[in-house]
Amino acid sequence: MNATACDIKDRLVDLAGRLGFDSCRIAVSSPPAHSQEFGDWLSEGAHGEMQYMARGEEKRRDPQKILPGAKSIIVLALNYFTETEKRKPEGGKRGRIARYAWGDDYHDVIEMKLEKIDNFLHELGGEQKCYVDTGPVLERDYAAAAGIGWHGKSTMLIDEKLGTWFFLAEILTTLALPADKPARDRCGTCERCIKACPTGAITAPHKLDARRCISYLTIESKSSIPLEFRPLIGDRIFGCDDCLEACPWNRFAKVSRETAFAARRSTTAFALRDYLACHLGDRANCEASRSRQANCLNPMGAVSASHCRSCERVLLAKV
Ligand code: B12
Ligand code: SF4
Ligand code: SF4
Repeated sequence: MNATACDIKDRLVDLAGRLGFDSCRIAVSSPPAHSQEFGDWLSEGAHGEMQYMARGEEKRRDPQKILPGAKSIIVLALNYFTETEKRKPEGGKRGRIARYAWGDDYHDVIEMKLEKIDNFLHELGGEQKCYVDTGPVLERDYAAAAGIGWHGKSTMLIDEKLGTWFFLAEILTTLALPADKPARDRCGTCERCIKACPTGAITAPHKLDARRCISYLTIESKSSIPLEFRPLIGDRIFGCDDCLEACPWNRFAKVSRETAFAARRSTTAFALRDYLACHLGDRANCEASRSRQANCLNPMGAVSASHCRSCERVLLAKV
């Protein structure tokens, strides 16, 4: 590897740190290590109604199909851990929302940072494609290859300092940058996440059946929630953190430096009644709606008809 590539990498890591990322490492742009397992997951139908996972199969199996000539994949991690809100909502039952959705939408927060890195690499002659969550990239495979962390049995990617509470993002680039080494698997004999899952969605180590996962049932699925899962879902109305909270590596987690992820009052202190008000047409009295400028339970604040139907479905399953 020539000095220039090393120099670019040093400047890149420095820029990522200044933008607030907790980790920035490099993987080679080659097919992902668990391409076969991904194919099996789709064949078993474990993706349920998430048709976008099947549509993007070819690209997810080969980064050259996304960016021809891509040499490296820059993987970034951003901590979103925030303290638990102790306050209880006034006058009514509360619905639990997964921690990753307590603050501002992470897609927006991270995309702005990726754009700055893209500009920096562009000036050095690189062509890039930037992704956070929604792109056709098996993010955890590249994060593991780059040594951001290891594949936990819960399928979460784990960093020994951040635990499980971090987002991933990738930049595919035509620049050849020195690759980092993978991290050691530190799950050992632990199986706490598998035991903690209320619905048995982690069917074996590293295998998750999305159709059983509360995160999928309360966010992704647009169908009526099967009766068998309703009592197990309990008070969760958006996502689930049980397999994350069970993980012993989270004992080292520290509060994120990213203030955009600080919990909004509406996500921690609103009663179910406030959200339900939207769907009963009582928008004028819906505190959730007023505060978020959105007539939607979706804590990310997206206003769309499909999300409204999805909220209604989750709320009705609780009544
Ligand atoms: C679809 C999806 C979901 C689905 C399916 C989840 C799943 N496990 O597949 C649902 C809706 C259930 C979901 C839930 C959640 N998600 Co999600 N999701 C995704 C998405 C878009 C694709 C995941 C995917 O490719 N699944 C296909 C399967 C085959 O892959 P996988 O489960 O990730 O498995 C990998 C490893 O297990 C490994 N593997 C497979 N077999 C084997 C065998 C061995 C021996 C080993 C070592 C490894 C291994 O290879 C696979 C590919 O890398 C990614 C973003 C992205 N573009 O990658 C975010 C992503 C994975 N989600 C994320 C988050 C935060 C969540 C939730 C915590 C949200 C919540 N609180 O409700 C939960 C966590 C549930 C869980 N235990 O995974 C983060 C995870 C960050 C991290 N630190 O790992 C991601 C990366 C988004 C992001 N950009 O930050 N998610
Ligand atoms: S997010 Fe919840 S339901 Fe999904 S695998 Fe983890 S513990 Fe199970
Ligand atoms: S709970 Fe245990 S087995 Fe599960 S991911 Fe964490 S360390 Fe690994």
